[in-house]
Amino acid sequence: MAIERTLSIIKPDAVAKNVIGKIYDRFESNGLKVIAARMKQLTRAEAEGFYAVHKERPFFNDLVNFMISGPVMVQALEGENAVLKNRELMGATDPKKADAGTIRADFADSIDANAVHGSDSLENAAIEIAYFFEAADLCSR
Ligand code: RTP
Ligand code: MG
Repeated sequence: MAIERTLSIIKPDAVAKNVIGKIYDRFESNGLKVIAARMKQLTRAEAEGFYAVHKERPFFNDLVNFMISGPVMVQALEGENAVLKNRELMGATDPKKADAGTIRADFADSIDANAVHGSDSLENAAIEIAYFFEAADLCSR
């Protein structure tokens, strides 16, 4: 399996619940290393740009308003099969449908306030990492 990088965001609901460390433990216990991280209050423009792929969807405004409702924790993760691994650790978008033991099953309240974001492909991971980090920020190890 290839070593990959992916972009993870701990969303405002999980930051407000003070479970950043518990979520980092899921990454670290499953072979994903944090190679860059920053806490950030997204501007509306940043959130709209990040989720631009969804701009025609009916939930776009709610999604953007939620993502700017409080600070987020943004991190680049590195490890074997990191994109799919992170998506497996996150669980389904709707926490009611997420497998037991996943981050969303354990920490998310609803499909809107669903605790985490993770890149959905290797191609998008590169785009999303570059959205938040300079190449020099990525401390591969
Ligand atoms: P994310 O991008 O945040 O990692 O989530 P995802 O891939 O699991 O889901 P995606 O389809 O990319 O949707 C992005 C976010 O929009 C909200 N959403 N709401 N009401 C709805 O039907 C609906 N569908 C999606 C979710 O908060 C989702 O995380
Ligand atoms: Mg997505």
